[in-house]
Amino acid sequence: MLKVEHIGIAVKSLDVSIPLFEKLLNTPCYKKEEVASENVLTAFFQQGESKIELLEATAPESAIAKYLDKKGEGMHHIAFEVADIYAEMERLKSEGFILLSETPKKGADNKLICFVHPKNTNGVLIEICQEIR
Ligand code: CMX
Repeated sequence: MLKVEHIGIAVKSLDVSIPLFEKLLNTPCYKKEEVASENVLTAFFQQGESKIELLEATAPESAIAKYLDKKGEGMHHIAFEVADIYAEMERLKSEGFILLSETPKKGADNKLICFVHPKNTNGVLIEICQEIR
């Protein structure tokens, strides 16, 4: 894996959390984007080579809504950039990790993404992602 591409943080309200993170990081949010297939609204901040992604649920069945109900606001996932997401998915599967989709999905910020179930990763939800070129 190449680098930590972003850290995802589940929040109740982007309207509240965007100004908070702008103050905290001393940098403006550069993009807000809805990912309808994931039922989330996202907001991104660049921090050097990595990003912070704030995630707000747009529907009760959203993974973010479930997470907020169960655990409250906080760190939701770590995303690693990979050079070849198909090869990396095969490698992770062969190592016994449980992938949450059979094929990469289209995520926010022009990425192909795939999640790894937190049960096999010490309780941390891992995303791998690759820029769509
Ligand atoms: N980090 C760590 N653990 C998590 C978690 C997270 N983000 N979300 C859920 N869990 C835990 C649950 O608390 C539960 O733990 P226990 O068994 O100890 O109670 C366990 O994982 C399994 O939970 P579950 O009830 O079987 O399943 P959920 O319905 O909560 O779904 C998960 C969990 C990870 C499979 C689901 O959230 C998923 O498919 N996530 C991938 C997609 C996603 O997160 N999309 C939103 C972000 C999209 C984006 O970044 O664009």
